[in-house]
Amino acid sequence: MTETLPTLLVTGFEPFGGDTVNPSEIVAAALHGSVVEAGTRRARVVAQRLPCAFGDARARLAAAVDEWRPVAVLALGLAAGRAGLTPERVAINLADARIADNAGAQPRDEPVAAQGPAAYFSTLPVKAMVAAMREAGVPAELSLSAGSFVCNELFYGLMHQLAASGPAGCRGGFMHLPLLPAQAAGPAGLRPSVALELQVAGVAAALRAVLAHERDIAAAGGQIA
Ligand code: PCA
Repeated sequence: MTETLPTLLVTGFEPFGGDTVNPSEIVAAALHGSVVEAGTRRARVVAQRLPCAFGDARARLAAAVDEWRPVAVLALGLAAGRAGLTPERVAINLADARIADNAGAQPRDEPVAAQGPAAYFSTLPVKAMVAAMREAGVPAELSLSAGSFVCNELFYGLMHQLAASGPAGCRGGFMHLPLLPAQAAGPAGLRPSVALELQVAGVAAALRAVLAHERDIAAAGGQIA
């Protein structure tokens, strides 16, 4: 008999913007079904693939949260050019797209939620996640903002849902991943990349930190500018 464990919902995006792969969906799929352990706490990862489309991604994540009633949600996405795995601190109430999403939509200066607050903070222990990833030998850094494209919209939409309707106690957040080595060379020259195995190990370490830390650790961080 399989043990019924609490669920950690991990999402990844389909490819977008001309790329043929998106590490976020590959990493999420690699962790699907795995058991995360931190001390006496255990949880099972459920992975969900999301379309890279404004509105649609949010709606699918909201449905998955309602279905799985997870203890925590970690949404993943690709940020080409980042040199490591970067938990995001803030989701902003702004959709401003430089490129069209996969459904052809390109919102400009629109709120994600008309009556919503300007921003939400991640309720995941972002500094503990960075520390855990670094201890696992994975390049990681705290990031302030997830931008203003589909990833930020998803992050904001998730936090808006959790603030309004739960599930009670469910924590949520977003982490951007770097390119895979095979994607590193492009018209703009070489961009930073991290091997898939390290990305998977990093997200697994971050999930252990989520289970281990109800509250974030006190550590120096932030950005000067
Ligand atoms: N990255 C994009 C959307 C999907 C993804 O993986 C972003 O950073 O908004």
